[in-house]
Amino acid sequence: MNYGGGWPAVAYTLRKAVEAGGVRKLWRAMRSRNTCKTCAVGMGGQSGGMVNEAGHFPEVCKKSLQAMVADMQAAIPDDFWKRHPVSRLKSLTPRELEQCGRLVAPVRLRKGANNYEPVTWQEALDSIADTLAATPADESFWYFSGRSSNEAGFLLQLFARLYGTNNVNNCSYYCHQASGVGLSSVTGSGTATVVLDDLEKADLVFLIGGNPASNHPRLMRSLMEVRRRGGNVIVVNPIRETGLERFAVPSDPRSLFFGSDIASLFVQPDIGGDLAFLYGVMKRLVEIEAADKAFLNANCTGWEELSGALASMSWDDIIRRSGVARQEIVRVADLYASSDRAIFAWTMGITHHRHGVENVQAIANLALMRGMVGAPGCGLMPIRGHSNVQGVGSVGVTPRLKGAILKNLETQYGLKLPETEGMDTMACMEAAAEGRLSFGFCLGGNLYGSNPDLTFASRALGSLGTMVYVSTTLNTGHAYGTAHDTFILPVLARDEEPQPTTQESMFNFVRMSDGGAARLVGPRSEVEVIGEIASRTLARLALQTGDISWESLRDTAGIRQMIASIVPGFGDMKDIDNTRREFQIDGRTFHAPRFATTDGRARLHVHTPPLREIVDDSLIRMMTIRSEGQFNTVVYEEADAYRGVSTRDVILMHPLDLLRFNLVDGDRVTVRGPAGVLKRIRATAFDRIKAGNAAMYYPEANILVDRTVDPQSRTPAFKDVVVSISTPATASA
Ligand SMILES: Nc1nc2c(c(=O)[nH]1)N[C@H]1C(S)=C(S)[C@@H](COP(=O)(O)OP(=O)(O)OC[C@H]3O[C@@H](n4cnc5c(=O)[nH]c(N)nc54)[C@H](O)[C@@H]3O)O[C@H]1N2
Ligand SMILES: Nc1nc2c(c(=O)[nH]1)N[C@H]1C(S)=C(S)[C@@H](COP(=O)(O)OP(=O)(O)OC[C@H]3O[C@@H](n4cnc5c(=O)[nH]c(N)nc54)[C@H](O)[C@@H]3O)O[C@H]1N2
Ligand SMILES: [Mo]
Repeated sequence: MNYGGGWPAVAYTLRKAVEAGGVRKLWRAMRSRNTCKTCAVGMGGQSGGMVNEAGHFPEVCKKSLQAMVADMQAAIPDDFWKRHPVSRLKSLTPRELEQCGRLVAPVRLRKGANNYEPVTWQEALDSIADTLAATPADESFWYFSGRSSNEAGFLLQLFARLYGTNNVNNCSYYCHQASGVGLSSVTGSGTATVVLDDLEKADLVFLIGGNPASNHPRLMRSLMEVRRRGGNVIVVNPIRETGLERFAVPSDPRSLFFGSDIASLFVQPDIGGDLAFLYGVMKRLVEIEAADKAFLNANCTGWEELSGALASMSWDDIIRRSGVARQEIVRVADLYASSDRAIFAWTMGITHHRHGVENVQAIANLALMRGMVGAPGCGLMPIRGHSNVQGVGSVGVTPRLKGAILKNLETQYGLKLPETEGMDTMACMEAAAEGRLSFGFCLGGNLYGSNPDLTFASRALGSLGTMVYVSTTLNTGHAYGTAHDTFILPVLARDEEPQPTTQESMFNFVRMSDGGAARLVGPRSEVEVIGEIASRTLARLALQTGDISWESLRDTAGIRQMIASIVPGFGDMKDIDNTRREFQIDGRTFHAPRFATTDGRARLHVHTPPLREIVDDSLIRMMTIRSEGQFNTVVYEEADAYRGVSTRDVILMHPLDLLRFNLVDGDRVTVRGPAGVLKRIRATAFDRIKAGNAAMYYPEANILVDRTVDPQSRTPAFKDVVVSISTPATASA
């Protein structure tokens, strides 16, 4: 069977169960009432594990099993640290690091030492508080990954502000920030305009720049159902991803045995050619008089400018800049013109570009042109990454606090909080490299490994006086992202927390996790660790904390009360501890064309699609992508079964490009990017990619990627890296 999902996924589940100590044990863990740990499609919570927002069960995916099994590992023994100097940790692969086991003791890498050494919680917490008390607040930064709870996220950002800095940011700045900025500039709200139920009603789904077959497998059921209802799925991607053509949904018997069609139409633009392609579809809609002028005039601003721009754009230019033929654009426009309810979904292929925000705005233009935002069954749907990345953003993990949250905090609690802009993630890394920061704190994630320009990232973090990592397992950041003094504090995973926590899905649905028994002795809850550091530091500095009862925030229920009264749309959180009722956040999904902008109208935007040609023949445009067998910087499997590739040290190229570079499949080449070089990379024939484009795996390829960011969202252009390819022969010639 050469399509995605299916029996291989089922077999994998059983193999993982054995690793976890038995099918029953893994099943119980997967069914506990906790939100799924991996992506933000959102599962579990109070309905029990593997149940989605529409009540479908069982919704399993490979990476959620991987994550669970990783958390079910044994502890890293104390003598591990003696046997593993940092130089040895550096030689381990991301998977080997993850498989060292669970972190259970706080460890410290002192200035000049070669090894981390276990320290007591008391020593770790006191030293961190001492350092903070001696550091000017704006010399610190606070990075959050998206796996932590709303409660931990809220508490830590609140502490950072009380401490005195707005250098607060989350992994979204390397992920979906362009979606947030783009959507806010259109509808006044930075998240999806739809709920899962809308997806179940749509008759057309655009899937642009994403590979949910491997990264959001649970969405595949919804896409399969669109097709079963007679609807269409249009995929826009430079790679014809196997699982997006046909997929076997493991929880659906018919699909499991026979497979299901996913894409009705597969459009292959050049990398970054989406903007021109979208303008092509818009132009064609005008030509066939399919634009809904009544909707545009009644509910949008900017139609005159946009229609003017469309009229003056030439087809030649659109075709050249997109890499898509005119007939194909016509077919897409025809399908769209005949749809009654279309949903536009996108992922990193859209946001990881220097014109990421423009991409998102153009998708919104296309949707608005047919009145497909602000009615049931249609709308805009960024497919989020981490399971609670949207939640931590909602509860205040942003550089400058959103106006309403800041005002509520100040008026309800008598606080005076910093009003500086605060720095985004890349700005913090650059400030660290320039010696302008001295203290870093990472609540989860792998800030080093997720960065572009790894050489720079290591140098930046290495310039800090102190770095504190709050983590569950080891990753490359603990080896390469060390400062003069480095701490790793071990924490409990979501399903081991002593108290309930909450998470928010990409559909703006807030779930509650019950937590559960700790699997190991040693790790503490994130909220406890943050609370301890905060109370010690605030006491040392004798800082005023207004009317906040720091005591009540030891309890996640107390934090929820505060979130309920501070964060717009979270009012229903007030009763959640009594009712256990999970809820939809108010004011974000639009089922009528009245938007959250000041005048209630949606805004259209006009852009100039970028040129894609590369003049120099020795260069090719390369995107960095994931395989199914990894979760971000943690690589579980070498092979990429979906793409039929057995190792990760490859550059995937179309056979025509291999010819152009005078290569044969499997040749070892040197790949030079703007930030670094990788040697002995296998040039690999891959006819599913559009000729003229190449792909390599993240995070290994991050050594090549430079720090170019989208000026509007500050998201790195991870998908648009121009590289040169040479062989020893060409290099010496
Ligand atoms: N198994 C697994 N699941 C995951 C993750 C994981 O690492 N592993 N990570 C999670 C996270 S944090 C995130 S953000 C999501 C990421 O999910 P995705 O965005 O789906 O992942 P990527 O592999 O980064 O990129 C996806 C696709 O973008 C396409 N692409 C690249 N450049 C372009 C372009 O210019 N235009 C278009 N149209 N397409 C392009 C690539 O061909 C690829 O198919 O997945 C989440 N889920
Ligand atoms: N070249 C390139 N670079 C990219 C991307 C790309 O497509 N190409 N994608 C970008 C994207 S979309 C993202 S989101 C970032 C990823 O950025 P991050 O979120 O920073 O990185 P992860 O690899 O997801 O972090 C994994 C680590 O989180 C820790 N962890 C796991 N669970 C928990 C928990 O419950 N609590 C705590 N405290 N820690 C936990 C573990 O120690 C694990 O090693 O990378 C970005 N970088
Ligand atoms: Mo992400």
